[in-house]
Amino acid sequence: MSRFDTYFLMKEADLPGYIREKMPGYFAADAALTVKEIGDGNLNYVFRIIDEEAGKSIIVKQAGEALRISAEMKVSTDRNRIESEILLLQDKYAPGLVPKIFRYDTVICACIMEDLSDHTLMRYALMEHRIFPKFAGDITTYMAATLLATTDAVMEHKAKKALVKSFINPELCEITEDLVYTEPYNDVNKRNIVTPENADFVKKELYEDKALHLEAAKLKFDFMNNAQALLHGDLHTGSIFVKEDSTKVFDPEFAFYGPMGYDIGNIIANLFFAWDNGHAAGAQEFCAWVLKTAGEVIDLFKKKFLDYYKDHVTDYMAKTEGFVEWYLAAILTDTAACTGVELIRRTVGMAQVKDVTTIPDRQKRVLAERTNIYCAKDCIMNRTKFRTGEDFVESFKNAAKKAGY
Ligand code: SR1
Ligand code: MG
Repeated sequence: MSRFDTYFLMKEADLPGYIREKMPGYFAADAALTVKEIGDGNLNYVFRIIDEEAGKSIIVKQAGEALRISAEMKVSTDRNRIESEILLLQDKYAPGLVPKIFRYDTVICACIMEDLSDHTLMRYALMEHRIFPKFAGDITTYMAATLLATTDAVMEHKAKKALVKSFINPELCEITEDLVYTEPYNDVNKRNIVTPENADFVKKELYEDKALHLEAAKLKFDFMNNAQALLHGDLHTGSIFVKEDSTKVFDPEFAFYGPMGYDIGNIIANLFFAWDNGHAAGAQEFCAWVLKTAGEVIDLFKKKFLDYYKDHVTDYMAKTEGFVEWYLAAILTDTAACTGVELIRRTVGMAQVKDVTTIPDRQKRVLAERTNIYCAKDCIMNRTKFRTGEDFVESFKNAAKKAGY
């Protein structure tokens, strides 16, 4: 019997004993271990365990029963299994682009993984207006491979259905259904956070726009019913570690089978948040790189998608002439729509992004928020017209102009 045979929420002091039991031999028996809780997300606890003398470290990520962002929100700790299993799978499809999982523990609901402390959380790096020239290439390799490999076009259909079952993630999906696809349009749960200077703007542009509500409703049902590919499910810049020559996608606890455009659109919207921040600071070179990167993400994804499809498609009917063009066009439509819903929910919903909330000049923040909302509405309402990287970049530039930002 070990004290780790029953679930409890670990504290820093528990980690040396835990790691010695679960990863025997990883650290020397006489190593002096230091532990720091470094979790920065809304949900989990992340511990870094270090042997300074040997220059070795490791990460343990544990799911709590209540979320960090709100003690009232309780979500199944099974999310830790989902996260571990998808990372193991994605390491096969996109080697080198996700952290290594050493093992996971379904009792303590924790996974033990590679320490990426030589990388920086991408959101924070972008808030320092740092440029990552390899990012568009890496993230499109990751998305084309992990998404397409898990579709019915490529994967044997019974194997795909087994994955759909294994990655049923109802509680985490419910968070997205509420925070992304419902509350931003009506504040039905009274937890939206609206910048007071934008209260009238939000009322008119979001809460009173009936045509927008109808499109958001359709998109919500697509999110819930289009089991197209195994998604990361929360692919924002806080779920990515970067350094000059490396990109690592982590934190896929929202993974489930949904529309591919949800992941791609999250990347685009979060690049636009980085632009909001850079523009407020007058970081012109950075802003130009951000928009170029957003365009490249779309265009490179399309190219890699078509290449991967040609090499890996297995379904007989999916080889029909014209099918892949139809399939990709639908993904781009979804991508535009999902860019829009992410832009809106991070601007008025309960889970916002520091890129925008930390803009020190109040007026600039107000205009950045309006830019996001104008661009979002274009992306949602005119989603079938978005076909190239340029279409996304132009929409955002036009929105900034319209907002006077
Ligand atoms: C209640 S969790 C709030 C947000 O944090 C996660 O990273 C997801 O984006 C979720 O919507
Ligand atoms: Mg997260």
